[in-house]
Amino acid sequence: MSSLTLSPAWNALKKHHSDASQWKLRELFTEDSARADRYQAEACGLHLDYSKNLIQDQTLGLLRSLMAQAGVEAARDAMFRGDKINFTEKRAVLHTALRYQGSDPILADGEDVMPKVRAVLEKMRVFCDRVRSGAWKGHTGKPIRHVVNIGIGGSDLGPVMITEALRPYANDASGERRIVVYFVSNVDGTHLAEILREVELDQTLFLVASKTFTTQETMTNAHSARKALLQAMGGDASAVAKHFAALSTNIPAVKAFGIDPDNAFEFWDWVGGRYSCWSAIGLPIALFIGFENFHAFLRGAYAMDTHFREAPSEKNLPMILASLGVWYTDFFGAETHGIFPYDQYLHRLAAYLQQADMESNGKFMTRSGERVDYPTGPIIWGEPGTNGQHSFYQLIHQGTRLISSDFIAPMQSQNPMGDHHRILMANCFAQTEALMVGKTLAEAEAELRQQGLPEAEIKSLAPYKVFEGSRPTNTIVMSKLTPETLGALVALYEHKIFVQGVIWDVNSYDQMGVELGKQLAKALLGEMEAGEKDASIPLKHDASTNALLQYYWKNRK
Ligand code: G6Q
Repeated sequence: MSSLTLSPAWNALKKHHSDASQWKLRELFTEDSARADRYQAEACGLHLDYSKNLIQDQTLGLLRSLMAQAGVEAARDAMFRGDKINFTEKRAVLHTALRYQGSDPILADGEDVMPKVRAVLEKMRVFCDRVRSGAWKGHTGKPIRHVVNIGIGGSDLGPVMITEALRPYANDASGERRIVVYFVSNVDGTHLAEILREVELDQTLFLVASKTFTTQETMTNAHSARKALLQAMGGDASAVAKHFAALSTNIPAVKAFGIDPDNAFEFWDWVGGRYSCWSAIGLPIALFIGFENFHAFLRGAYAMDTHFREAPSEKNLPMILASLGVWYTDFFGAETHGIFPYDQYLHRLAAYLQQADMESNGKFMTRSGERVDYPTGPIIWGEPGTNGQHSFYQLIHQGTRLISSDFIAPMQSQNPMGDHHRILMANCFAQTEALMVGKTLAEAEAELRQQGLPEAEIKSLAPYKVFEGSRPTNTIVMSKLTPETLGALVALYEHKIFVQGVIWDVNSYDQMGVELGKQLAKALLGEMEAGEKDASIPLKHDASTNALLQYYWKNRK
């Protein structure tokens, strides 16, 4: 047994769960009408209603004991202090330094990182202003209109999600959107080819976004993009300096690629890929929405950092969300957690959080080197509402699995249009209510009776119309989705993931599973190439992989 499952707080929760598993959420609301007032918290422009969860005061007390026992506050302080909490990679975890607005030094390896953080931000500001104002000219003297970010994983998902979320902020004072951003991530040539069809190369800036500057997909796409540019520029290599910039920790590799070091925006190994949208990796965001808006996004995250460090656990948004997640994952056996933003601009939020959460807490080894004997990170998934309602919500309402979820909604639309926003919000609130309340057999029968159905049919049909309810949800609302509130929202989830990692005793900051993928494909690539030239090479794999290789060789043309 692990020390976590042997611990007093865990066992108290286990015992408490045998009661909690009998609770009906609608009864909890009837018995205690004040729970909606009690189970809410607010910070940084975000309001969290967590009353529609399978909790009572005792549950929250026990979850707080679990966090105290796990040493969440000490671990949090160690992260902010720059301790090497990513112990497998011997690195500090300091994405919070990238958005720090105070004046204290922040040390990594004994060095204050803030001067270099601020220097890169200033370089980004100057570059953004030049590109957005049209002062930066391409090789043929034309200003930049298209920005193509080439990156994958952490060097793609954040910028994609955030530029989509903040599209209303991309217009300049005259209401014109000068810069259009595109993202190429997949090594499938189709991704780059389709974007090359959209852009005019003499007005295009490619950003090669790669922490390591060795990732196969990104380097393959970057080399192909450079080839396309040079072809369009009559082979003049000096065009690269006007049309390529790099976002990386590996400046020697950037130079070796041929990118002018003046166009290199650096970050550091204490920034994890999936936590890097606040760093130079955020350059496509800043180019799209302007540096001032990007800075507001950083400030929103800093406000959440301060809240996370200072708010007591009963009011601390990341701690509340994290402990509720542990409650469902480890005691109710929930395997997934849904993310349902009722805002079309947040349509990539679930994909972004999928990486942030699953790559961080999808781990089975504890920090002390044992295998866990409890479930860790859940499967994260979701789509924006109301679209999801017309597909998978069926399973949440009437399926056999318990699914917890977050509903996220701004009260103001960025595009007021007739009744649209009222309808959107009505759907959001109606869903969380229905998931909580459910519908009993008696209620289903009464409804059918009102419709005038014969009694025999009512009896046979009603069971299919029963909703058990008690499906737990959090509702996170804000007045408007702005750079600040989005920054706070992203930081909220980062810290939620951190707290869960501490409770589960895993290293949330390495990613051996992702690195495995990087090694595997490289090894097979050489063999595939050799086999194309010589069909008689000996096959070294299992029978299934060998057969797939043969199928590829036979059908590739
Ligand atoms: C993120 C992961 C991973 C990484 C990509 C791209 O935390 O480590 O998604 O961001 O593999 O890596 P590079 O930025 O080094 O190209």
